[in-house]
Amino acid sequence: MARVAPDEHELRRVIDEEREVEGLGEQDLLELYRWLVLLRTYDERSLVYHRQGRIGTYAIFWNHEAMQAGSVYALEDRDWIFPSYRESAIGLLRGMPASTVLHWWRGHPAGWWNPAEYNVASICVPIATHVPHAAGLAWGKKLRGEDAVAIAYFGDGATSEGAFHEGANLAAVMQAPLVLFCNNNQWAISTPLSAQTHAAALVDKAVGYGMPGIRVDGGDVLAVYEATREAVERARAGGGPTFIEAVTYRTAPHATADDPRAYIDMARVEEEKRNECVGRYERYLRAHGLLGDALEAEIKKEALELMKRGIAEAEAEPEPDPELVFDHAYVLPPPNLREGWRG
Ligand SMILES: Cc1ncc(C[n+]2csc(CCOP(=O)(O)OP(=O)(O)O)c2C)c(N)n1
Ligand SMILES: [Mg+2]
Repeated sequence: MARVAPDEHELRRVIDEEREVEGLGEQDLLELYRWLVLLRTYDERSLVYHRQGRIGTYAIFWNHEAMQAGSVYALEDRDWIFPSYRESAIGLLRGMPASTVLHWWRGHPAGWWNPAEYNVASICVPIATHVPHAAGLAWGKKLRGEDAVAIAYFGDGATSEGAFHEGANLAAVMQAPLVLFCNNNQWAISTPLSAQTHAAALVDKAVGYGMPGIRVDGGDVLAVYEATREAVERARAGGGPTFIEAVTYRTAPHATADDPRAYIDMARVEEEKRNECVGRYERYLRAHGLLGDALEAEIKKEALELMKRGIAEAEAEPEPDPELVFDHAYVLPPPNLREGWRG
């Protein structure tokens, strides 16, 4: 049953405990690093592209990369990913072109991919509405006798939504092969965790649904991998859903339209930045003799090139027809649209 951890010291950790994760070889450790760098580069470049007016409002995921890379690494390609806006670029880890995700942030229809092509559902902006979708897909896989698992990503704020409750409860009752992955970055825009829940820890919610819960250090890519692998193995073996609470701290604004200086504790932000997840893993790899300057530079260059190609491809795409917005909205357009909405 749920592992209830009253404070951060009881988070599952690997890097700080200087443990090794069974089953991860040197190639895996470096591949995980490539994934972290790819996500970090995507995120940092996106912020620049936003400031240059090349993409629209953007939900920054700086220091969330370990949660995304570590958990996806525990999946098989046949497993389904249900991202929120915070995991917008998670498809890159499944071979999706960077231009596709950049199209999405440019509001271009080419940013909506066929989910079955990557087993990655569309990016979900309404909070928690994808949790029941993921539960339904996972249950469907079980009914069909397929051994695929689904993972749904959502934030601390999402745990206050009805859709989260409905999805989690259904998944538990049906013993659907689902991983409920909560990125607890302790903020829902300007609402702190303390105003979100009276529970001592979000992982406590697992008990109420009758499912196991794991609380993990969200900045530790290896601990996230280990925790998710456990959940995925249980789900695949018929053991039903698991709730994972990955604890981190949002060091960036909620999105490019937000100025957190009005509400956040900047001293805490600075402290968290010093232990951000990519640097922490770099130090681990260096200490184990797996990463040196040349390899680090090569991996970072590769990711940067990918982003440069991605934005060039996105900008080369012809503008969509604005009328597309209305194509699937009305059977009979109202008179003002019929007469030409452009005025
Ligand atoms: C149903 C719904 N209500 C409100 C919003 C506005 N909104 C966008 S992001 C957000 C905060 C969500 O916080 P959390 O679930 O912790 O995720 P995080 O952004 O921290 O990753 C809110 C309330 C929304 N997108 N959908
Ligand atoms: Mg949050």
